[in-house]
Amino acid sequence: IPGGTFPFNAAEYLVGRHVASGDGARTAVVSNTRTLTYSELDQQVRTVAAGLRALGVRPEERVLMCMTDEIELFTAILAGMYLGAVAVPCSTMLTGGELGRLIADSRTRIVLGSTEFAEQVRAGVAVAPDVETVVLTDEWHRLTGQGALSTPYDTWADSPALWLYTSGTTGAPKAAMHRHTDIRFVAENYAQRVLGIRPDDRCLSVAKLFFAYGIGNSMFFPLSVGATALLESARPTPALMAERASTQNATLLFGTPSFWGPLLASDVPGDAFRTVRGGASAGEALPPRMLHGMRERFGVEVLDGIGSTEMLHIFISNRPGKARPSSSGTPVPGYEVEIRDESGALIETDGQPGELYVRGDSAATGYWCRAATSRLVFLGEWMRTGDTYVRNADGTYTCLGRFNDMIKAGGIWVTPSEVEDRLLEHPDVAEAVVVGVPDSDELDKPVACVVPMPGKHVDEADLIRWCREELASFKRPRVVVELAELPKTATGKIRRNVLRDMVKA
Ligand code: 3SK
Repeated sequence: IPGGTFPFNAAEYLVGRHVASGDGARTAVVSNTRTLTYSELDQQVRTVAAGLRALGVRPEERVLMCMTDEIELFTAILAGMYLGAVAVPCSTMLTGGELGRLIADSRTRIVLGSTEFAEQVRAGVAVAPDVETVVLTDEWHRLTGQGALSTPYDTWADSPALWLYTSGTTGAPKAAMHRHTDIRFVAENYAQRVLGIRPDDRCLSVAKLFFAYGIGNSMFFPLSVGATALLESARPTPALMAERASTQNATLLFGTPSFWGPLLASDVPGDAFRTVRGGASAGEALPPRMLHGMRERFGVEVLDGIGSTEMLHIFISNRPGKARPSSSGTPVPGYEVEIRDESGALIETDGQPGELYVRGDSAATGYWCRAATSRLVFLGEWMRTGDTYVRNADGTYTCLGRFNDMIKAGGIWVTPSEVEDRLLEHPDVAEAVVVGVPDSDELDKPVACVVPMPGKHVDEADLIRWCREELASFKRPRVVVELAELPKTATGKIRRNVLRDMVKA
């Protein structure tokens, strides 16, 4: 076997293994419309795998999905892996043009879409010449009429399984490539050894399956122990998630600060999460106000952690019973972290900030067709996170922000230049810079600083609408500030830190 790797198929590990060991009757997944046992899920995975193969999908070939969190997406991801193909679940929040760039970049020939996103999918496919087949959920019979495969493709642990697009630390969306073994690694180290996930758990996640955070929470973690995934296809409002948690007896709740904040501001009753025995948070640092609020109001201890799409999931986390405010916690078993200065030298002194580096066996093998960026981010076994961190005297780590100018809004990366380019297309805009500015909960939001054309003024609502027409909603500036001029260095570079401070004040 090449490279000393060993046979391993993540779909078999997550599903077939439980059927083989006699647990086929356990509930695997509950969506808004259906419930499947492990045996039923296994049958559907093998059926869709046969359908994909009949459409000509070959091992190691990409199958891109723009789909809502429902049984079809859940099954299609697993079926792709079962077949030895590479599942590429993509954001359903993208415009057709944005999606098209991902489809073209991935060179996928097969696109699967939820019918409700048919317009985006069609617009995306129109600019992606490699696409041969599109299957929408209202024609799912095309994938289910070809019998069922009886054995998984004999993938190795190192075989590619999953690509996740991220704007990450360096700008344009790029696919982080993950192996079959990465999936087991995050499930066994974070979910099992840190969260203590058990077969009787029922996992509910605010993050959707197309996010690394979401696919771990809603698929890899519960299925790794024979537990139950609760899928929610709609936008995860506080009222909806509270209702889902209480009617479905959720026991583990995965959220982000942009969910906990509105939840705490809502009138959701204090007993709504009575069945929840633990919460996890990622995406952005958890403000202490939210940690305390969740414990006091809902009785849920939320464990803050930091992860990344490149590492597939959380690699520093707080521990049950010991959640510490203003801290991401300590490294998850299987990971090592270091704080380094700008030259890459190790900083050993507690309290001295630097860039966080991490190593662990769930690291992506690189970014698809982005050799230069991969070389900057993946340095041998180490990965540069792009986050500024300090180690505290008690051995925990605290996030101080980003090492560069990327903005993480609501847990999703926003590339300022993408929004700036759109603003600059507006006839009234002379100059535009977008910076992340903390709101009252200390969560970064994109703020546009605009110098208008001579004789013009900024119309905030108009500019936000202008951005919204061409960009996903999460990228839109939340505030537009009019300035007479932008602070610049002698060589004409924008002084973003100065701008950030000006806008904050
Ligand atoms: O943003 C995070 O902290 C995160 C956590 C888990 C998986 C993926 C990501 C980006």
